Amino acid sequence: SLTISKGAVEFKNVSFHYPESDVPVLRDLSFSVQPGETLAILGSTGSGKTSLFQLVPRLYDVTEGEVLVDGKNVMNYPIEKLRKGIGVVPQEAVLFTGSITENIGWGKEDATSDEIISAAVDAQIHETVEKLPNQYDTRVGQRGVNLSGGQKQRLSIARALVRKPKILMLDDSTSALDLKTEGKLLKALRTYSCTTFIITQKISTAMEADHILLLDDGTVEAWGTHEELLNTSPLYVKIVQS
Ligand code: TTP
Ligand code: MG
Repeated sequence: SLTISKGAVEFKNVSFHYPESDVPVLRDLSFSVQPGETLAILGSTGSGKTSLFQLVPRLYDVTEGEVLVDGKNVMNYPIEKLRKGIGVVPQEAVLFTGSITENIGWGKEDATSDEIISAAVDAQIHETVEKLPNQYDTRVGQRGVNLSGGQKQRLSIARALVRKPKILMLDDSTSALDLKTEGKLLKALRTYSCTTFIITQKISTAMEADHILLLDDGTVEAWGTHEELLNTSPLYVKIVQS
């Protein structure tokens, strides 16, 4: 039956408001990303970045327009098959009370220990885990060891990677990482060849992407590469200079 095979994503005239309100949060968004490409999403707080993310794995459904994955409307996929192919790393990393292994393998209970470690290496958290009192058996969450914001983010990224998603969505998930660690992470992500959406505040991250989408108050303010946006978007230039 229908599963994500390549990871192409297209938004066609997408508008969205939350069920409890009639204020539009996204208005008439159209863009497309080819399999394996990286899209960086920029925009000020409240511009709609997280809302846009939620429409791909159908945490919410569009109000108008269509979201297509591999050319097919997301509404036509069995929801569990759709979500299986998409790794979403939320803005606030969520850890469960349990071991590091359980936290990385959550949602993929058949993951082998090699797969867990390999995801941790790529997410740049393996070295930290090795230094914990019981390494991968160390308990985190309530009454477990305390982890920093950046360490939680990387565990949360490892959890997405272990599922080998066709589409990976990072919601500001590298905000607490230093530039060197982030650079290594982005390099490791390329080996997954998945389509990657990355919400970021950092121009250095956006510059690496195949496309940049600049959201402003729920609409596409600009779309293109770093070079193109420098020439076409006064708002982008302002962000670069700030
Ligand atoms: P977001 O999509 O959360 O905006 P953002 O992700 O760009 O902001 P930030 O950089 O701070 O993470 O919000 C857009 C609008 O949607 C905003 O008015 C808040 C509203 N909103 C809801 O009403 N319910 C929700 O669950 C979310 C996530 C947002
Ligand atoms: Mg957000």
